[in-house]
Amino acid sequence: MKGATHAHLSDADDVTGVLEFDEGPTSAPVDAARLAIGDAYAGTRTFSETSTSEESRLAVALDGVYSPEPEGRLLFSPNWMPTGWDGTGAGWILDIDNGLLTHNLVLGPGASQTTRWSAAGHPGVQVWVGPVHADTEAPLANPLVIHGQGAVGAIVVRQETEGDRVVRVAGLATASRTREAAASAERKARVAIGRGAGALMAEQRRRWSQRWEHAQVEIDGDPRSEQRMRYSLFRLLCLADHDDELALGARGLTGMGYRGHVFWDTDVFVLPALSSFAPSAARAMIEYRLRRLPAARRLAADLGFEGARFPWESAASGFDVTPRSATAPNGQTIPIRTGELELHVSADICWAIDIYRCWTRSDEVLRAGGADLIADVARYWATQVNEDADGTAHLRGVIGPDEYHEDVDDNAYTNRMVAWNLRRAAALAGEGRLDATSRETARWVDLAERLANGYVDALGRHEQFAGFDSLEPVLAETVAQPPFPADLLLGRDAVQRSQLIKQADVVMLHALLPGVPPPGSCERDLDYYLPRTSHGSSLSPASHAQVMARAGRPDEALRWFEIALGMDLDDLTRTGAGGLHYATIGGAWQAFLLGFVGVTVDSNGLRVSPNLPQAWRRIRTRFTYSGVAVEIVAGHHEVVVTAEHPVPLCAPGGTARRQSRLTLSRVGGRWTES
Ligand code: IFM
Repeated sequence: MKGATHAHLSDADDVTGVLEFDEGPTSAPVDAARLAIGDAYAGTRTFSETSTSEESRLAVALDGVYSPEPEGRLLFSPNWMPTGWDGTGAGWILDIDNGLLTHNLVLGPGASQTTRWSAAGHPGVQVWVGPVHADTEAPLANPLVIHGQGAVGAIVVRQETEGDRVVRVAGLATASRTREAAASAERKARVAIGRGAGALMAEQRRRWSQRWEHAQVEIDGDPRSEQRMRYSLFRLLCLADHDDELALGARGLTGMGYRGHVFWDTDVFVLPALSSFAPSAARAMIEYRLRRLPAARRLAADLGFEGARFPWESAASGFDVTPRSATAPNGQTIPIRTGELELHVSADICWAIDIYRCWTRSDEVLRAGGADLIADVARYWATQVNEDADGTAHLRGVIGPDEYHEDVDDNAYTNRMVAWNLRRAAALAGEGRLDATSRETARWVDLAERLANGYVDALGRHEQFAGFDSLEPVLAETVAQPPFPADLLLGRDAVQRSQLIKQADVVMLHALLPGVPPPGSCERDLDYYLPRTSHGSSLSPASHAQVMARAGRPDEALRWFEIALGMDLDDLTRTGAGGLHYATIGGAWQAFLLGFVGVTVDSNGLRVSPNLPQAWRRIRTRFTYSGVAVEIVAGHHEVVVTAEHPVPLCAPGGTARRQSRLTLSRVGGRWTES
């Protein structure tokens, strides 16, 4: 494995750095996304130089450049790469070790190759190198300016002939004003073309080798999962090196799905993953939310609440951009109620800030506005929660993560997240890290105590929402093999009357708040809800893999992990043309690191308690904790944690000590320090 400083765990060294893709008309729309190139600033969907399709015309997206109408969609701009050549594509080779995508082509009588990449170290610069060809002569008009809502994008293309090849570069930039965006794009393109293809490629290899130093995965015994996990990591590493604000939509910059809008996918699935190896990108995602706190305050006030409420779908302004209806395949208009009722995103954002703090062990984010955000969201909950005469508190008329059931009362996930949010805000105030009056904090803690949490003592598990257990008991496997969209197969009304759920819901609270629900409830919730889950949302399989592995069921977890890893590569949900599923990508890394490797970070330090499937002999992983590179090598009986500098580490149930090496052995099913 290139870029690693150690020997590979197994003999089959370096087999997982290259992925090959056959090519054909049916795979082309999916390849556009799964082979897209880009970084956190700009993306270009991948099309063959021989493509003549309509889709290949609009290929470029710039972070934060949304159309001006109220429900703004991410704007896609003209493709700057050559298309329309005479010839046939003969397959793609994605070199994830070096971030290079090579295309085999047959042009006339001869074979040919082109290579494209997003230039690491040059944010917003992309490169294409190919043979001299009649159609390589006409780049776009320079600069191409895209006017978005509050942001302007610009694309400048430069091209040189170097011997028998053509080098084309695109400088892609955004700014608040046209002149600045155009000047920045021009500068990027000029600098890149001035370096020449050879130097750019050498720099690409060097930078990617450094990127892989921050995040690595090796799975001895399962090269397929290793390769696929590395593909997901590659996708996340493409977002590294960001220092402004990052609005990562559900499909990133790789497709038009969900209009490029930002959901909880970003905060709960991607951000924790990036916190563990690219904290500056995670911080940029938080910055996106911090800058939209004024809009969240407006949203709360407009609805008659105090504090701040974040919208379910967010774009440039931070106001709610959730569409109010959609058209079903049969032409029927379907109301979309998530914008009005899916409230948990506000608590999710607070949780994301807290988890980022745990990974970085720094309060900078609180001082930079995070504390105000958490306080204002607590204030919002304190006015949104309904209090009954009997002293109980409730959240009525919501949608939880399971979007098949709308307008429900006391969704266990939402309520537990809200209670966590209220308590965390009060605790931070108690530590002097957040401004709130003692009256406010006393009320927050009191409300958190009184808020229904869905836990049913007699059953030892949660009821997903009030009345869920009385719905028609339908099990997913009696309908189809998961993952499947139950609402499309059975109809919305039938699904709403049943216990079929779309995605991890109660299971999500065990993923985000391990140790908060009563002991034993995680296993019972898994046993109850998994058979009822259709995994109709791509977010679901990875979350199940994580929770199941942590619950000590890694062999079962492996099935869901493999499904998550195949989501984009195998286009399992047939939605791949709309872009990569970033929540699945981030969720897969969390399933690996937090589930199978069993890493937990909290205010005490980093704990590790591996749960490897039988099929895995050993794993090795690298990540960053508290700014320090950490490596874990784990087998079924021994685990060694090595940190470049001392950091707080501990065995399960132990007390963290600052150290740079921790060795654990498994004795009688328990991990203890050796
Ligand atoms: O955020 C998700 C949601 O949980 C399920 N529907 C799709 C959204 C975007 O990925």
